Amino acid sequence: MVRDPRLVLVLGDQLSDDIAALREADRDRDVVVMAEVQAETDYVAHHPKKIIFLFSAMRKFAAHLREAGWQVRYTTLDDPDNTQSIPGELLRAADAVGASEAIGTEPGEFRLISALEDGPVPVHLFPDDRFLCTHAEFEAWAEGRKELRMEWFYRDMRRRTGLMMEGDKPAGGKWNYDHDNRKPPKTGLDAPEPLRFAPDATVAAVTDLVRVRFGNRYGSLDDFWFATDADGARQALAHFAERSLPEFGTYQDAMVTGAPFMFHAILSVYMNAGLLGWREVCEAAERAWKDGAVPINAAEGFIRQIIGWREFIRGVYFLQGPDYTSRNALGHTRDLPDFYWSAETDMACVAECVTATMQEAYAHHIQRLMVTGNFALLAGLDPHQVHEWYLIVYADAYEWVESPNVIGMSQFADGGVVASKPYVSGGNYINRMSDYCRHCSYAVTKKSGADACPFNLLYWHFLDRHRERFQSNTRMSRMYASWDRMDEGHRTTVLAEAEAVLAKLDAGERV
Ligand code: FAD
Ligand code: DLZ
Ligand code: SF4
Repeated sequence: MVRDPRLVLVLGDQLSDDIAALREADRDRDVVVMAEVQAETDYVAHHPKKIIFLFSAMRKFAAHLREAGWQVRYTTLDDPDNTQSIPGELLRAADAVGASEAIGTEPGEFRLISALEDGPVPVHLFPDDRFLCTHAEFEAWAEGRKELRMEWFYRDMRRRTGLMMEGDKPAGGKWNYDHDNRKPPKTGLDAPEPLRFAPDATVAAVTDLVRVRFGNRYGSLDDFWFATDADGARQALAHFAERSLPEFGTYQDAMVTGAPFMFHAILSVYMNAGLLGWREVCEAAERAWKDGAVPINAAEGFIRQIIGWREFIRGVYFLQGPDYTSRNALGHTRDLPDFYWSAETDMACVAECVTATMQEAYAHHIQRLMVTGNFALLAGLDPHQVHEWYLIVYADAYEWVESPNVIGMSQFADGGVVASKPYVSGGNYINRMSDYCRHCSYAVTKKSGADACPFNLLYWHFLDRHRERFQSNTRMSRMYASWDRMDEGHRTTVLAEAEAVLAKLDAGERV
């Protein structure tokens, strides 16, 4: 008996040939549905470059599927009949092709999972098996543990994948080579540029659309250079493995003015949209190490980010559930200052990271964690506003990966699920790992006074206001001991000056 066609939903971040829904579908009968819709472009005001990337990659993936023999119904954003939501487009497609059901792959966000479950067309969602660890496996791993620590999880993933393993032992005898990593940048350090792709006709057409519809949003549309298909993403991976990977570990935390990419991969944007898989990325790094082209600390450190951090973070998102993004364990309520959008601040480190983010829709991990994230935590910004900012501004941001990094790792708003202690530091850390302080109107060496670095003042304010929660944390007690040893007059001055900085933030004055 010939059955009705089914719809096969492919979302903008599911652009992989081996995505579960396509594997389950019948190429001769089923109809792939892809749609550019306002519900997705507007649930937060995504950076225009993220939309250019995603729409271009979606259009090319649709063309690629057609070439491979699939029937594809693709709705562009400016189609007058577009209902502007994914469930709406499924319904329109169901009416048009005579389908009564759809299949799809689990979205990376609870919001969209609910929208599909409650939508007018019944959708059967298959697990997204582009990841190494299933939800059930992560739950089983987490079950009964007092603390979830990435390092233990990572070792299991190394054993499971066999990546950089010699039998059941880690290559070189150690699981983790971070001891050799994270050096400060030396003067004149020259990092390679990422592989850039000139816009083709598809990118140009999407850029025109995005300019008209989203041109007035935060973020620059100019000089778009991301790859927008799997071939380009693979070239970017090869370029990274050859040029940047050798120094990746050594300078993983280094920050240099005017050099936003350093030795980082710039691959999350491709991996998260489905253009690259974890295995091919990790195998490229492992191969480079086996060939003697990169040192063990670089290859291990890089592979750990992917089969360790990336998988762990995703596990946490699905384990913690839909209320995760509204957690606020530290009770922080301050509004996000305007300089997160304008870069108009005298703090050179923040200005540099926000400016690069506006231009590139990218900042590397330490810029996200120890500059913009650190400031937000020290200043007591509302974690939900901080979460939305990160979801908007980065081209690689989807809730499954962004929120545990922000709510958990960066803002400690989950009360310690992701991080065992808050990632806070004064200006010293930023000064050690960057050249930012040399260009700053604040003095990083000053602990108090008119031009004292705001990170220095707010650091002690943070510790003081959260003493009850953190004093007994063994990894923080040394800091409390230092604070308590300081002269009382100095402590009073620091707290009063920190309050003055916070009052300026509240009044919208320049900091
Ligand atoms: P590299 O530094 O070269 O690392 C290689 C790869 O490792 C990345 O491509 C990525 O796939 C993976 N990786 C490394 N660290 C993490 C991590 N903590 N979580 C998940 N994957 C990781 N990553 C996102 O993909 N999307 C986000 O929205 C996002 N938001 C973040 C917000 C904050 C506050 C912080 C501290 C980190 C965030 N990260 C996010 C993690 C990390 O910063 C980015 O994955 C990384 O900067 C991407 O750039 P890259 O490809 O050059 O990575
Ligand atoms: C991020 C995004 C944007 C901006 N636009 C679309 C879109 O128009 N159509 C689509 O299918 N997907 C889009 N996406 C990706 C989804 O928001 C993403 O699938 C969910 O956030 C789950 O990760
Ligand atoms: Fe940032 Fe302080 Fe250094 Fe200025 S002095 S760049 S505010 S850490």
